[in-house]
Amino acid sequence: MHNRRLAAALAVVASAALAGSLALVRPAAADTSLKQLAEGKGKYFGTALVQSNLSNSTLVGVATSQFDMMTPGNEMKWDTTEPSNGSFNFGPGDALVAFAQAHSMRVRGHNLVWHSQLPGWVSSLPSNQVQAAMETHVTTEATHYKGEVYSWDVVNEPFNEDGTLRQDAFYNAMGTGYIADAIRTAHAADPNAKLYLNDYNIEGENAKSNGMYSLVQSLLAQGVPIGGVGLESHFILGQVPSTMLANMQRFAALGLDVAVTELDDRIQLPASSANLQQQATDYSTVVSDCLAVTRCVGVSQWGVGDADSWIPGAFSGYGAATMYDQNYQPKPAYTASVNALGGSGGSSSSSPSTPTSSSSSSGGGGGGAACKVSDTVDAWNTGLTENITISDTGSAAVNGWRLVFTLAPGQTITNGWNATYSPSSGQVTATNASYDGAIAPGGSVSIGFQATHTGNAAAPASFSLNGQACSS
Ligand code: 9MR
Repeated sequence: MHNRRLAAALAVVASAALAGSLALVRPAAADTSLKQLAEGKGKYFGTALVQSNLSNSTLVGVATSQFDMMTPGNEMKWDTTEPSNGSFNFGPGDALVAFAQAHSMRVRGHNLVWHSQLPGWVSSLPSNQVQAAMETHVTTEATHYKGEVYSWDVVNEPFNEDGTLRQDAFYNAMGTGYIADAIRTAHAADPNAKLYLNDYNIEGENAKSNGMYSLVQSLLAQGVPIGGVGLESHFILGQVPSTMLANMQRFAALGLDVAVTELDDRIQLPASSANLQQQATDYSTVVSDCLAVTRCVGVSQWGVGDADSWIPGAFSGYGAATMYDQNYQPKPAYTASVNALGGSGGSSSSSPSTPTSSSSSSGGGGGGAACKVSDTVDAWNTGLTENITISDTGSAAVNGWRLVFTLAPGQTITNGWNATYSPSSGQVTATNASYDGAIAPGGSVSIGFQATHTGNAAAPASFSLNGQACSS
């Protein structure tokens, strides 16, 4: 504890010194940043940091001006925190927590139980000793960070691609029940932390996310205090699943938080400007999806910029996966994220220069859009037909859109045209069909649906297109 306070004090001094030197070379923060815009929507925008990042003043300038949530990239993992049985090391994690606190960033604890970055002594234990070792590890670490982390990834990446549980040291020793045990143990140590299961390739609806969904249902039925599901979101360019929004909604409908925890979008190098525009579209889609789900608490990118990304080391020939280039200049994905959050796509406060692509603010190919929606409802005693016209009133083309609106209570969509509608009642997202995703400036598309109602045939009060409110 004393060490942690000391580390905290040192980190505050160090970061104050960095901030001081930054002020000499950089303009004051603009009034638009990812974090300010996200906070305006009740969400956070985060990044992962590793301890060595704290000595890079350019990186720190971007991190502290743009992000209000921090996930330690490696420093809270088992191989760092308990490298040998019963011997704990929280120094690196404490330094990151102190940095986050000094800059008003929340912290996602990452992670307590994971098959990877697991010291050899755990996998070598006789199976009848694994449970005690896991519980001791979880209790000690979650107690150490009690009150300092907003959430924990209690179990990280427990699934195989087919939706079955990975047969790691924990599963082999304890069976499926290790997950409930780890969550209960973490809850006993830090009752206020939101406790997550976190995994990759569960962003869309597929076998793996179905496995997660079934597990979470069963945990809830057993009264296990799970609070959220983390969708890592390590995407390949152009492959954000079209079912991501519906997938987040189904987890949220169970009463859980969802979060985009490790966003990046890898490009086969060299990245062309068309690739960067597609990446902008991908980021915009992810941010818009999170905004469309009340229980989506925030989006975090894995690393600040391309220079910090794990991608080139893990996927040969790929890179350029983040919103900032090798020199921490914002890329079109940054501008598209700002636009999706309702901002105006200016340059980053951490960067005096304009974005790397002059066309990056042009809606980012599907970014937040200036729009007008008109709708008409023709109702009869138990049903209605609604026709909606979406107009692009901005100067940039819309390239891929999602229209979000809330149906009056009792209304249920039975069939629709020129878009897909999900879910069929409550807050609905209409996603463009393959043939009407592009709306030119001044152009419009018409969509519509039929619904049943129970007496209230009112039209939705408002519409938003790609996260941006439309005029009527
Ligand atoms: O960013 C982390 C990298 O430095 C490590 O080498 C790697 C080892 O697996 O883990 C990275 O972070 C991972 C995260 O903890 C869990 N999801 C996947 C991330 C990328 O591998």
